[in-house]
This record gives sequence, C-alpha cells and structure tokens, in this order.
Amino acid sequence: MAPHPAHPTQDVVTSRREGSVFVITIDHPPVNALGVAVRQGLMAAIEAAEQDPEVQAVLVLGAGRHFIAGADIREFGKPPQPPLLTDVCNRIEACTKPVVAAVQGSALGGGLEVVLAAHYRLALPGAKFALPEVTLGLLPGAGGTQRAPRLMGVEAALDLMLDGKPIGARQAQALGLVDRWVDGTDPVQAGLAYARELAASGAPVRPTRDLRIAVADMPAASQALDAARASLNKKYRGLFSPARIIDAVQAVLDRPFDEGLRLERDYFRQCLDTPQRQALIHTFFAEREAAKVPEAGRAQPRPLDRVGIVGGGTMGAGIAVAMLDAGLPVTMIERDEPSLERGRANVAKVYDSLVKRGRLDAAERDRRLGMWSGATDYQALADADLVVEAVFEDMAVKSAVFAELDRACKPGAVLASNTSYLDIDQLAKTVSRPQDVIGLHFFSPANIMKLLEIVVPDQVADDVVATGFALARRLKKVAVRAGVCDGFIGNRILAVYRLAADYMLADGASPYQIDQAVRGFGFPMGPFQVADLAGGDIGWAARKRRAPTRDPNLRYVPIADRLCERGWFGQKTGRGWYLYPEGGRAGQEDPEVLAIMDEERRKAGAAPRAFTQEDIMRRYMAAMINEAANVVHQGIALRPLDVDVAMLYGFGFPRYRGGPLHYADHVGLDVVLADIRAFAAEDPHFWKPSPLLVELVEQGRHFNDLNQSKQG
Ligand code: 3H9
Repeated sequence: MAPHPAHPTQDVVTSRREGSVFVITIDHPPVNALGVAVRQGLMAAIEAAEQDPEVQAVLVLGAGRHFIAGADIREFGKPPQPPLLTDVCNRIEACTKPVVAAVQGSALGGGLEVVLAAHYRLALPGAKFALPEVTLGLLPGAGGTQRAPRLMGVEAALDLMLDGKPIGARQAQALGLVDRWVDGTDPVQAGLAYARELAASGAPVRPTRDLRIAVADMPAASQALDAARASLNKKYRGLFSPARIIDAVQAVLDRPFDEGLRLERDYFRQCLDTPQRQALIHTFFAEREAAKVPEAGRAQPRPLDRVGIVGGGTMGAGIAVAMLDAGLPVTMIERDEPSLERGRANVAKVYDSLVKRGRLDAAERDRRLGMWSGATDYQALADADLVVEAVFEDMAVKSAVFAELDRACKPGAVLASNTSYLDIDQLAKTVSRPQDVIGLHFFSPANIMKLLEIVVPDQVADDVVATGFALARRLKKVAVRAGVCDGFIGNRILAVYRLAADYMLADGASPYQIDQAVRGFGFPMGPFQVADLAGGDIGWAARKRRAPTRDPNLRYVPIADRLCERGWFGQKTGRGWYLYPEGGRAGQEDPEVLAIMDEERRKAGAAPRAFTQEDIMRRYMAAMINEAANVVHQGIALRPLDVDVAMLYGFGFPRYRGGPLHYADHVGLDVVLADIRAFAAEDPHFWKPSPLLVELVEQGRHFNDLNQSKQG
C-alpha cells in the first residue's frame, strides 16, 4: 500500500502511515541525539498516531547508522526546554496502541530509554544497547533507572548502568531487554512486519512500568544492590553518580513507579550540577575535538596497508602489537638475527600473556602473529606505507636509521620516529624527503595506552599529519597534535610537576604522603609509585644525560640518585621508594628511605616542614597547570583541550576532573596564579608564572575561551 501523507511534525522527526502502522522516523544526523526539536517531534508524532483511528500499531525507527545516541549532550547545563525526555518516554508508554521500537545501530542513554518505554522491542544485527550516562557523570534520567530493572532484573540493569558499556543484540535478547532479534538489514521492513503481526493478533500494550520484580527475585535483587554499594569505593572511587544510580534502582524495590521516577529526576539534577558532569562532558567533546587539526582539514590521509617497525625492544614490540591488533601487517627490522628473534619473542610474549589470561584465543594469536614478518635488511620495507622507528633514544642512532629508510622506502612512505624528546625537525633535515617525516609518540605499553602524540615538524606535509590521525583512529587511540620541543606535550609537563614533587620531598614531605595525596585527587598512582613501576634506572639515566645542560639556577634534589646508587630501582629490584617483599606489587613504606631523605636534608641544611595533603596538591597542580599554560602559549599544543586530552589519556589524570586546564578553570585562574606567585617568593627560578596564565587572569578569561575548533 502507498504511504499516506504525513501528519506534520518537525523535520527531524517524520511520520507516515503504512496501512495500519504509523511509522515514526528520527532523522537528526549525525547520531539522532534527542535535542528539543526531536523531543517535540516525537511527542507530536505519538499524539498523531493516537488520534488516527486507522492506526493499530506504532513503529519507532532511527534513520542512518544509529537508532538514537541519547540526549543531546550539548544541551546539558543550559535551561531545560520542554518537553522533557522523561515526559516523552511516559507519553510513548501511555500510548493506547502498541509501540514497537526497531533498533539498528546504537540505542544509547536516552535512546535506550525510548526503547524501554516502547511496548515491544526488536533488534537487528549490529544493534548496540547501553546506558552510558555514568561516563558523563550522570544517570539515566528519563525512566531508565526504573524501567531497565523491571525488564531485565536488578543485577543486569545495574551492570548496564554502572558499567556504561554497550551490549549486542543477542545479549540484549538473552537479558530480556529485547523481544526479538531478526537477521535482516532493513529496520523498516523488519519493524513493519513485526508491527503488522502485533496489530493482526490484537497484541496488547505492555507498559514496562506495570512490571513488578517477582517476590522470589527480591533477595537476589537486594544482594545485587548491596554488592554494587560495596564496590563503590574500589571501582568508582571519587565519582558522584554511581551511588545515585544505586539509590535510584533501590526505589524499584521500595516505591511505586512514579515515585521512583521523581527520585530519579532529583538525582539526575544533582548529577547535572556537579563539576564532575562538566568535566566529563568537556572530556567527551575534547577528545573528539583534538582530532580536528588544520592539516587533517586540508588534506586526505595517504593509503595505509603495510607498516614497518624498526626496533624490536619493548616499545617496538608494543607498537607492532598495536598495529597487528588493528589488522595491519607488520615488517620488523632489527640489526641482526638474534635481535630479530628477541623482537619476535617480545611480540609473541604479549600475545601469549593475553591467551593465558583468557583474553584472546590461541587461533587468533596465531592469526595476528602470522601478519608479522621480520628482516635484517631495510630492503624488506620497500613496500611499507609507513615506518615507525623505535630504536635507542639517541640522535646519531636515529639518524642512521633514517638514512637507511631514506634509501629503502618507496616515495610517499611516511617515516615516523617514536622519539620521546629528540628534535624531530633536526631528524627530518637528515633525509632527502623531510616532508614525509613525522613523530608518532606512543606511550608504554604501546598496545594498551590510549594516547598517541602526533608530533608535527616544520616541513611535514599536511597529508602525512592526516595519515597520523587516520592511523590513530584505526588503532583506536586518542591522538593529540604536538609541536616539536623537549618532551612534546605530556613528558614536558610531567618533568615540571615531578620536579615540584621532588622539591616537596627535599623540604619535608615523604614520598608516601605525596603519593597518597595524588591518589586522593584521583590519579591511579602517585609519582613515586610510577617511578618504581617504570624503573628508577630510567629516570637516573635521563638525569645523568641531561646533567651537562641542567639549568644551574634550578635546585637539584639528589634523593632519587641515592636510591639508584644502592641498586634500588623499584619493583623489578624488589626495592625502590617502596619495599616489595617477595616480588609483590603492593609497595610497603620503607623506613630506610625515610632515613636517607633525612640525611640528605641534613646535608642540604634544610629544616623539614610539614605538608598537608592540600599543600601537596596545590603545588603539584600549580606546577602542572603552569607548564601546561606554557605549552599552549608556545603553540606546542594547539589549544588547552589538547593538553587536557594528553594528560587524561597518557598520564592518568582523573577523567572526572577534565584535565589540568579544565580543572584550572574550575578552581579559578586567579587562585592558581596567586599560588604560583606565593611559591615564587621561596623559589623564583622554578615558579615563574606563565605569560598566558597572567594574560588570562588580567583579561578575566578562561582556558576554555581558547578551545575553539581548529579544523581548516
Ligand atoms: C543521556 O542520554 C541522558 C538521558 O539518560 C536523560 C536525559 C534527561 N549529543 O563519536 P562520534 C556528536 S546522556 C550530542 O565522533 P562515532 C559528536 O560530538 C547521553 N552530540 O561518532 C560528534 O560531533 P562532531 C548518552 C553527540 O560514530 C558526532 O556526534 N549517550 C552525541 O565514533 C559524531 O560522534 C552517550 O553518551 C550526543 N549524545 O560514535 C553517547 N553523541 O562531528 C555518546 C555524539 O561535531 N556518543 N555526538 O565532532 C557516542 O558514544 C558516540 O558518539 C557514538 C557514535 C557511539 C554514538
């Protein structure tokens, strides 16, 4: 039958009648987010379906790749505009004709809440269901906390809400979240068939609110709530919304549906008002914005089918695994056969450990390892589209590798260095094709850490930069554009706040106090735990290397050297800042370390003073923020948000604080500057206010004011 003319609704929601089925399509690219126009359109369309006597069933669909990706995140923090999504969902549920949601692509957050409010649910292959509000510092605020447990049980619903991760169509069906799974590709046809079947059989409406948790299931439900509460401190340390999620779900057992909805609304508003929500939403947009760089706006990436890696040490092997995991065949170059064999073994070791821990099956390991090949002759890289050099951190060694690459690689191949601090401009000048040279700075372990700094030398071609960002997407990494300087963005900032920690050590704080304060702020580990994990010898070697160029005006704290001189390199030697008896990973405080520190302070003639946790964090953060401001000021980072993303994904900065410069805006730039000036009274060489910070305070502006899009 030919479609009937539509009842007029907003453009983003269209509706038409197909026989007895009223088809409502949400068409609001890119992800069908539930902004005010979509909510209005949905409300009007349901009303129209209700009024039309010919209509026996209603079908709700999303156009494009997604069903609905949730509330429009850009609206949060602005005055809410009616109708509220919770009212839209209630209206859908109250419809007197059966409403079917046919889900292709993602039904996320508010999108899944629309699905929960429908009476019948259909999933197509590739459908994904999630309640990811927790990742934005929120909870499902349109009935999700009340409907999901009624439909799928308290335990599964709590998992979905606290975890925030998507489940597929099959699993959703097994959990009772969807009624039917069809093996088709067209949601319109599949949805229409289901809706017609329901209409023909006189299927009743099935409001989810009317479902009750069976008395027999109550003890398990209470147990699931208790278990979730018990996990709060460990799994959701510092976060506000998980506890509210659990409280809202508790109402499913204790209160009538409408009261539960009111509670949910209250909790949702509380979450909306938190700095955590602001920080997490800043993070959501920042990580997407970071990929929008001028070069990628001006040029298309080069083709990328084969990769070369020079060096099979920990870093080279980690990068190889990251490439193989993304389906890119890898050719590894080493200087001789035994080194190559070690390189292969390093790659295999990563996969073997995954197999041992049940994360990968043996056949898949073999398949991925099958895409690895090795050679000692650079000629094997003749058809590589991109080569990453991961050899010893020394300009002469790296230049020699680049000379070989220049000879062996085809024209147009991208030549990348994984250096952490060397001057890539200088490296680029050593080859005949500087336009093809770029820095790809992976973080260890390279197959796990999400951050990839894309270091952009002066002469690099736009399409090489675009290729770096395309590679990051393929590797599922978060890429940040960085300019050339010692340490680029992350390590350069790290060097400065690490120094601030060392100065506090010299002045009276213990490493244990500092680590505790830093963990209390939300970092997974403190700086001295990190040093013990990485190996004290690495920092020691760097300090020795840099000794000749060290600024003589800066204080030097030799305490770490004293530990290294004793061979106390951290976890791997069973002793560092902490003691690790019997190879354990949980360090114990070491009185001998404290005695060494006392001795060093005595030698330096310093009278130790007490630091509170707040004192420690003010200094630690002021140092981090000040250097981050310098990095932006000097154009090493394009915008403050790029620094935030680097610190979030490479250095364990707590997501719910949004990165150092978002955090600085939150604390108040005048407060941070006043701290720096106060600390400068003791040590003016270290504490020099960044010109950008001073300028912003004078102008009454924030870092966020500099966060505009940079795509060309
Ligand atoms: C919620 O629903 C609360 C409710 O419980 C209650 C309310 C009362 N809003 O990621 P992509 C933009 S909270 C606005 O690059 P992909 C995104 O910024 C919400 N914009 O694509 C980007 O814009 P641009 C719960 C959004 O294919 C573009 O769409 N929902 C939203 O890799 C493409 O995004 C979520 O948390 C949004 N909701 O991934 C889901 N979502 O092009 C959040 C995306 O200008 N979204 N944009 O940079 C996602 O997880 C992914 O975007 C998705 C697509 C998987 C959908």
